Amino acid sequence: MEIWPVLGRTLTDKAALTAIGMTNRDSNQNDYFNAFYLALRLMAASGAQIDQVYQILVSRGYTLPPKGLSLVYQAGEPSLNFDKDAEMKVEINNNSSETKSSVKVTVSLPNNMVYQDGNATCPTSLLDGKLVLTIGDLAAFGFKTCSFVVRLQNQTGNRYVADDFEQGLSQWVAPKDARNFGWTVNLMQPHGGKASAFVQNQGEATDLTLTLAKPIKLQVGSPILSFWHYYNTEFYSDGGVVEVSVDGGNNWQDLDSKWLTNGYNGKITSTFATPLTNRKAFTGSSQKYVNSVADLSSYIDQSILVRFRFASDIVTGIQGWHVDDVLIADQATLSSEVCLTAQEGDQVCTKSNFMVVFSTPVDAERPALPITHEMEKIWPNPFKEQANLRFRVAKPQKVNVTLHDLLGRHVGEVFSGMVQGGDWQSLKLEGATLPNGVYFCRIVGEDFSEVQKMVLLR
Ligand SMILES: [Ca+2]
Ligand SMILES: [Ca+2]
Repeated sequence: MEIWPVLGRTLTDKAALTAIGMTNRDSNQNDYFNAFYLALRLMAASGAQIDQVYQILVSRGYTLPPKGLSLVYQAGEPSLNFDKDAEMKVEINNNSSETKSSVKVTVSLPNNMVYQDGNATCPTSLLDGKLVLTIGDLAAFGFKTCSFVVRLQNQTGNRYVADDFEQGLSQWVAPKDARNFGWTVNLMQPHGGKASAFVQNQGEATDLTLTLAKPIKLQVGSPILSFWHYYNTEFYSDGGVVEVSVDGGNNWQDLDSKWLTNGYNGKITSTFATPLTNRKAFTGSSQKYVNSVADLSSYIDQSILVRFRFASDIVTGIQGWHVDDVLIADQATLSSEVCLTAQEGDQVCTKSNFMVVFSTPVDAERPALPITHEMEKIWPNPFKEQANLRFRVAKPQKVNVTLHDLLGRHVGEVFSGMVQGGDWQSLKLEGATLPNGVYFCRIVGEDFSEVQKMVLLR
């Protein structure tokens, strides 16, 4: 039997079914089920005969989610911290052509997830220590969501390292190489507070590490490494890895097999060899700060060092790698079950596990490090016709950017004018009319000045 005649025959249906076909091969059943239910809703809305759709898909070997009621239970945020509130979300789908009435969801919360009254998006009540969410009636192929807030109460456990970098790199060793490249404190793009650890993606070969200054001895428990990071590097060529040493820094093991969330996203395969060639790494752009978590339980009873290592090939630099809110501590897994019922006799339950870690303390009283401006390395460098420069200043002020030759002679003005505080300024350095050679780009503000060397090579 051909499937298209029983569907709505719209492009939406076809797109949805294609998505189902793809998601069906995916290991994430939740994603697949959600895509399927969404497709059903679209198809039902355009007049498809859903029972026949089920028959056909089953005959074609698809694993189909159940008809009737289904639910998804998850946290609103990807990372959960003790001593903080967390939003929990329940989504209920009616995957049938009948209305379901008086739908209710009962949530069993563990002791250290305490319901906080007043924030739920549906009527709630507490009954025998369980939270009851009143969903009401659900139309055929309808869905509703309800979110509520819990406080994640502290538990006992070890906290070995908690660094938000607001005090600089005092807990770390960050050697500079011969060209003075290395990890620094950066005050322009933190995850929290005012500072993060940062290594710039140079347009030349580098291998730069940020290593815990002192080994830590992991006790029996469930230790994890958690950190927030933002990377923007030359994809496949430049990137970062995280490594562990159990012998004081002589040998290093990659954490590759230990990631629990947001592990490496690519492999370094530059035309030019780098110290990370053929290794998985964080490379390209993360687009935003993401939380990566690695399981350290295989290192219990050992003294470990942890390092962030960034390497680049000989050409093309981009922004670099920001790391913030590094935490090495025991995590806890909290289990919570939800069951939903309807007057028609439906009953569906699902249990979700939530990983919770200590949060990194942020002390607002600590003074910020002094900062006037930040300037990225010019790239590409050497350049052919045009190079890029990005900078920003803390306070609004007049800024002049000029080009000079090897003898210091003024050869061009790139920019002159008022600049707002905080925002990145992007400039193009034009080399089309200049002879090959070494140039200096000079940027002068009211409270700072900086010079960068650049090479024009056609
Ligand atoms: Ca910070
Ligand atoms: Ca590169």
